[in-house]
Amino acid sequence: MMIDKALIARDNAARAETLKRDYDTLGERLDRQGIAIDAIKAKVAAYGVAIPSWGVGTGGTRFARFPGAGEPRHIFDKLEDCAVIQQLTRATPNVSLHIPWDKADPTELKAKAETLGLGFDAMNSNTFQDQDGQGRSYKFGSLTHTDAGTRRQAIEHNLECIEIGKTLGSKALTIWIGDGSNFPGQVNFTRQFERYLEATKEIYAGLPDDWRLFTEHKMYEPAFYSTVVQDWGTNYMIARELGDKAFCLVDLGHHAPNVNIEMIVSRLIQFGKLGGFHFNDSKYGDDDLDTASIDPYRLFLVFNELVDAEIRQAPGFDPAHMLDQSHNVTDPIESLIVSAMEVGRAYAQALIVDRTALTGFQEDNDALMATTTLKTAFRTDVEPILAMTRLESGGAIAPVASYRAAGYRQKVAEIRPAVSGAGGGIV
Ligand SMILES: [Mn+2]
Repeated sequence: MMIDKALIARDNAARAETLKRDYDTLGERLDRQGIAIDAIKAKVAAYGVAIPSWGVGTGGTRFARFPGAGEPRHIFDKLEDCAVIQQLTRATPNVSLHIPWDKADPTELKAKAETLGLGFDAMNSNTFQDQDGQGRSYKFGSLTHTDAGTRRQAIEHNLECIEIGKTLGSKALTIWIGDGSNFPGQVNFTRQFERYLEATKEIYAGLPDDWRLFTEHKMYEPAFYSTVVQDWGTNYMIARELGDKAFCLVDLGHHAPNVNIEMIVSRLIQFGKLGGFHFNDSKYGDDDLDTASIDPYRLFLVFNELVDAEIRQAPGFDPAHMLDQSHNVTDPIESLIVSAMEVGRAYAQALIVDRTALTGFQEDNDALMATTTLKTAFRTDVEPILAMTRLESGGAIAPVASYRAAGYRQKVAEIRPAVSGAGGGIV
């Protein structure tokens, strides 16, 4: 059910000549700035962002979910959709699974992924909702629950995620919990956080040596008065308490409005605790909108910090990159294609920042020229670099156009029955 290679080749052939001219023109321009376009292209080609398995299904809000046609029925369908995104963009080689939503025989999962040319990124546990047949409820918390048996159940679930991940070849576990409180006085903040650390230490102890543990902070929701892991400060404390394999995961939508996320990223890098990202965008809260759909400059500024760390080879710097979005009104495959390209664009733009000039302006306290240096890179249309990377690696010059021309969604809609009903997808 993948996209016909001949169709991609035909689409590319119609666009290749224009692309070549645009690429050469951009190459000349960058050359005048002392930047070799091929070197940038090589870095972009080596870059990848993981797709969350839940991202290929249509999301929803607290009010409703409007299913789309041909939605994946199970994890094997989801993997096929992920493979389409990878085939067209060549920028999404790995999938991040969510347990128990994606629970299946791990050996079968691995075989299917290999057939599709996909690998597995971080495993994601779920103790923010109750599953059928589950012994104890997470209504009042999971890893921080006042009841030891409930905490035990949540710990065991995370350990199971590690076990599944070992078979799949994953190297990380991401924990996000919804634990918190809805009323002042409902919980004792200190005791609750003590229970969190105690439980998480047990999970950490179950990590293989070559694995990493990512804890994800989020300011609020589903708890609306207090959240246990509410911000990067608490997250940093957790990573410090747990040990060298513990890192902080930054979901762009999990902060208060107007928080300087790029500065948080810089701080976590400086102290060796940046684990990775969940990329998305937001206007008001944890909106899970498509990456760079609202504020592409912010994404660029985050990547500016990442490239700065990459160039100075910051110790232990190896963040995992993943998309985490909820697609309510678009075809999820199209949204993920565009978002993967947006992340690559921000990376390419950050790579062409004149860092020697920037450092000079910073040393001279020339605020205007320093910020102009960043803007110059951000304003550069690097699309020819991204498109050439895709063309040379067997992807599509215009992925969404090729995807639509292939009629993939209509084809899968014929074999995947329409689904109804609810189902989450906002993590
Ligand atoms: Mn997330």
